[in-house]
Amino acid sequence: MKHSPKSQNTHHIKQFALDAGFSLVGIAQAVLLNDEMQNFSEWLRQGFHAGLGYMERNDDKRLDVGAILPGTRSVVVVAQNYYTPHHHKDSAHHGKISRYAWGDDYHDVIPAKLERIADEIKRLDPEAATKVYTDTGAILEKQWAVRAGIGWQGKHSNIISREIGSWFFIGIILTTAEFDYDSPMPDYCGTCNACQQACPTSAIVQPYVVDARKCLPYWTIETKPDKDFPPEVVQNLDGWLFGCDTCQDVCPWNRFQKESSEDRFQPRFEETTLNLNVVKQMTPEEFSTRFRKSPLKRSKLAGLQRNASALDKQQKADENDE
Ligand code: B12
Ligand code: SF4
Ligand code: SF4
Repeated sequence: MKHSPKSQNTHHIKQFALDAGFSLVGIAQAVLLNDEMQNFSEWLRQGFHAGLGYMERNDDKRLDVGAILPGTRSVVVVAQNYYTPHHHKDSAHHGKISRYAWGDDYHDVIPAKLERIADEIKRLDPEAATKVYTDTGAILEKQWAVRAGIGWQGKHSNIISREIGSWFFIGIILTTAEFDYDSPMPDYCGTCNACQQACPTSAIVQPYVVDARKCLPYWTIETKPDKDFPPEVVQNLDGWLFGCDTCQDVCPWNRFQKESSEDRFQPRFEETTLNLNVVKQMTPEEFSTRFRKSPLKRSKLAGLQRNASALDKQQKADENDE
């Protein structure tokens, strides 16, 4: 940035990100993530990535963002709050949708907002290159969020901010432009381990480490529709039809949640749960109309129906036991 001091540009870009509707913004220097990658390799070695084959590839990019965008100097990290003041209605024969999936798909909402910030960086420095990400590449987004001072990694492995809790998505802008850098956020979990105790499937196998083979979002969102759930997953679905929020629901830091300014994250059709019979009988046409631009389209109709059948069976078994 030739004509204005680095600190002025840093302040300007951060304010621009806040004006674009992000709740938090921080900037980390693009260094090699050596320590983080040691933990990551151990996670892979233990098989905690389940069937997420893409996690086995592109280690070079996770270690070094310069392998994605040559010459990257800065990693700009933003938090997109998705909290809305609604709850799951406690109704029989319904399945709970995870909070992040109540509104429109963040993969459709966030990139355009990130591109606006990237354009502003390029306006300040016409020689700068940029690349934006949100859950779309081989980037350790949570680790960059910690380094950029957005929050710390909670024992449930999600990033928590002291100001807004953990109901936010992470957005990343890699850039060759240089800024002033933030300090990493210290850990404020202390002696609490409410998330580990509350997890219905004991997927938090040790503090900060989640085994995806046990984690409900892996089964209900990421597995192919023809993959049946193992019995220990079916027995512990705990009412979840799509995703799971239990570890974040119990986190004391989520008392600091604030309502999102992004209307597209308000619950579509005011739904936070779905009637299991409606899901089981849904036609492909109904599914594509109702879940167009929704995160639920990821599981496909057959996947959502597999989830609904497993949950229905479990709810009926529980009723018979009572
Ligand atoms: C793979 C993935 C999943 C997998 C695996 C989960 C996981 N914990 O990795 C599954 C499908 C299960 C999943 C579920 C969810 N996900 Co997800 N997921 C990802 C993805 C694509 C990669 C994450 C990754 O790299 N995992 C690899 C592991 C090894 O990383 P890690 O969990 O951070 O593990 C580190 C720690 O274990 C650490 N460690 C080990 N020992 C110790 C000790 C100490 C003291 C410390 C501090 C750390 C530490 O070392 C590891 C590596 O550094 C990211 C997007 C991205 N590209 O980053 C989104 C992402 C992490 N997911 C996100 C969300 C919202 C979710 C869900 C909440 C969705 C839902 N409600 O259903 C759940 C949360 C489940 C949970 N408790 O983690 C958000 C999290 C936002 C936030 N505030 O943190 C992300 C960042 C997407 C985004 N752009 O917003 N997800
Ligand atoms: S998302 Fe659910 S299953 Fe996964 S770690 Fe959190 S509480 Fe456990
Ligand atoms: S529930 Fe407690 S241990 Fe878990 S992430 Fe929140 S503060 Fe940390």
